[in-house]
Amino acid sequence: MRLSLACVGVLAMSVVATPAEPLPQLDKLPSIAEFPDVLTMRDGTKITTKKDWEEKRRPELKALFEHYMYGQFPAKPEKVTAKVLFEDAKALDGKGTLREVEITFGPPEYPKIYLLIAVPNGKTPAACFVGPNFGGNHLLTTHEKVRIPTEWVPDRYPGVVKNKASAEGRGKQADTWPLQQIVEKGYAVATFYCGDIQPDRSNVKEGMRATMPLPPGGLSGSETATVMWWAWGCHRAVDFLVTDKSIDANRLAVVGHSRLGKTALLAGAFDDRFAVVIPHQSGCGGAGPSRSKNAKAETVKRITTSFPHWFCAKFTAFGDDTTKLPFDQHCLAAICAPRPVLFTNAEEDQWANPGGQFDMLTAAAPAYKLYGDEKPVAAKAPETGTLSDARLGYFIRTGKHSMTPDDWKVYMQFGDKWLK
Ligand code: GTR
Repeated sequence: MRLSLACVGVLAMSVVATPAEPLPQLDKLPSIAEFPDVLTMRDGTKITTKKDWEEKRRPELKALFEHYMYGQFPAKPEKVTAKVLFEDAKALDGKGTLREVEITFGPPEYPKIYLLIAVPNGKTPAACFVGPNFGGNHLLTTHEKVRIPTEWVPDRYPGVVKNKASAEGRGKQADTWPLQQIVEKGYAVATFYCGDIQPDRSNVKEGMRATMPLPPGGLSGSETATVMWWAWGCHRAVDFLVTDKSIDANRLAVVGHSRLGKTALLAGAFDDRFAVVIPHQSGCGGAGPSRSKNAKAETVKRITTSFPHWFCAKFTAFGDDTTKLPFDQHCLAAICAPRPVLFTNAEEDQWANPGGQFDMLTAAAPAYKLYGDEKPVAAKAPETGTLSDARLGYFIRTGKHSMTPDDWKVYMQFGDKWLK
């Protein structure tokens, strides 16, 4: 076992986009029945150039998403350090090297991220899929050195008793992040337990949320919410990965399923170190429209009632009138332009609104066209089981809400086009 302590970077504080004028309260926002035009500024100015997109509209959209939906994009920590906890060069049937790295940032009481990394032997530096997982790294492999989370874990995951993970869970969800299948295809993969950064419950002062001082003027309603913290955690994983010689820093894809798919899309939109963005079955609050026309899909009202902590407090009020939103989720995809984005879905998972997600890609396309891609999205959603690998890619399979080895084949097929 090799133990090393490396400083992976001293980072400047990020500049948080502050709009020139305070953004209006919901009742002062105009009602917009259809998806707001991605290239029209709030003041009505039409964007026609890449320069104006990057300097005006994209920052405006980011500020709007922070203010009304996900909460403030937190500053980068000044310093991020990493310690290799174990390394096994003969893991995954000898096909890969498996490591776990403890990533530390901020004062000692801050949470840490435990990043599990699998790299294909003899094929480095490799492109890498990066993202959070639901219940702990130990669920993804039987390897005995992999750490068991000590944070709160939902009881529904294997081996969890009274919200404590245990060795009983080892390898029980290996299909969701199939490490060996991924390294055999020549890709690396890096994942961490989302609860390392922010446990998925609302009422306890813990995780990164507990580190935030109460603002002097009281709560604004735009405090950093859980999905934003998870996305921020993905960025901290990248802080380390870009220093790792076995990973190609220019070929990182962010991936996540469901609530963590919402996270993947947000993480990709707010950090262009991700070359490719893959939110899987992310639905409402992710790749699915808030102005949904699918009666079977989750609504803003429903999601903000069931999971208020995923979003900032201001978002809840839009549940009663989504036409007041100054954006829809196509704008989040558009922020990623010109980087490839893939929305993946399942037919029986109407809750995640597969059809609405394709509409979001179509509505995001004008931003991609500014970069010279004349056909960034397919004219219509592809047949079930067929990948559309356009820059705004789309895939739908048969079956249910889940993340499976077959889904990973599709992510890698998309990667073969855009990460080579
Ligand atoms: C559901 C929620 C969805 C989705 C899903 C998940 O209960 O309504 O938005 O995020 O959970 O994360 O599995």
